Amino acid sequence: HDCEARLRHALERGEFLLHYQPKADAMTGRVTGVEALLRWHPAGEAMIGPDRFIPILEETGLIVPVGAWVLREACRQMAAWQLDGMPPISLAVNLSARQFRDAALIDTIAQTLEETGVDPRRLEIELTESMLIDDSDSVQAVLVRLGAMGVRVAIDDFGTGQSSLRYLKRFNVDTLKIDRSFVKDTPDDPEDTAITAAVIALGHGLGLTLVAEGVENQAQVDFLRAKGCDEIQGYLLSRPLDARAFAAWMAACH
Ligand code: G
Ligand code: G
Ligand code: MN
Ligand code: NA
Repeated sequence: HDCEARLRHALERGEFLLHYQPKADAMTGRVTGVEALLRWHPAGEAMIGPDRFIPILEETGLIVPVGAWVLREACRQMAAWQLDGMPPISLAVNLSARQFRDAALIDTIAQTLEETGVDPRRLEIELTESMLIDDSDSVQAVLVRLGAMGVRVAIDDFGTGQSSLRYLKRFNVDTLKIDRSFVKDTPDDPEDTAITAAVIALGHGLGLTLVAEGVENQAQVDFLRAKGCDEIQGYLLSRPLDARAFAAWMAACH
């Protein structure tokens, strides 16, 4: 339909942009990294969030070139920030299942890192559980190659997918991001509080880094700290900001 036709030209027209949302060490508040989040700004219209157009990019396969652009743009921006003297932080990029199955993925990542000079150990790829549930050798091969490059792997929205704990044992994952639907009503809701505490304990038992998403208030922070959660992300720290606003926020607060 119309939206699809316009998305086909959005890359060449320069209508995509990235917003950046930081995460911080739960104990010290120090910013540890930033997550790149895709936005579409069609000429003469309001900016559109990913929930409304990423499904179309996935259906059409456009997510592969657009995803490659996201990776390159985010790495280019990181390199520019480093030159400007921003303290070194990590960069998280979200990947779709379609990209993850693309045979060229590893080459695209390796080439982008080389071109931009970003340290592979500062790049974190965010995957969702559904991408790992098919526990095939090809999934394993991609994760092994990412690991060999030094690129980190995070499981996004942990606990909301078709969860199987088996993949945590089989695959080398570095980080679990606890979905904000669980974090939201901690520490008041007993079920969400129990789930969040158990996921932190589970992840730590496996030697993983735990990130709580959607942290909006101090009561949540106090609870997460008490449970030993490593990092927090959410509106309390900052909303996603455009590149310029994020750099200003970093300079002012950190
Ligand atoms: O801000 P927010 O509305 O930015 O993001 C909504 C959803 O879109 C999140 O689940 C996020 O993981 C996903 N998303 C944001 N940017 C990208 C991207 O560049 N690629 C993919 N595949 N998903 C993204
Ligand atoms: O699935 P992913 O985690 O990549 O999605 C990020 C999405 O979560 C973005 O749409 C972002 O705007 C949203 N988000 C980030 N922090 C918060 C928060 O503290 N509260 C709420 N309600 N949404 C958040
Ligand atoms: Mn994410
Ligand atoms: Na998430």
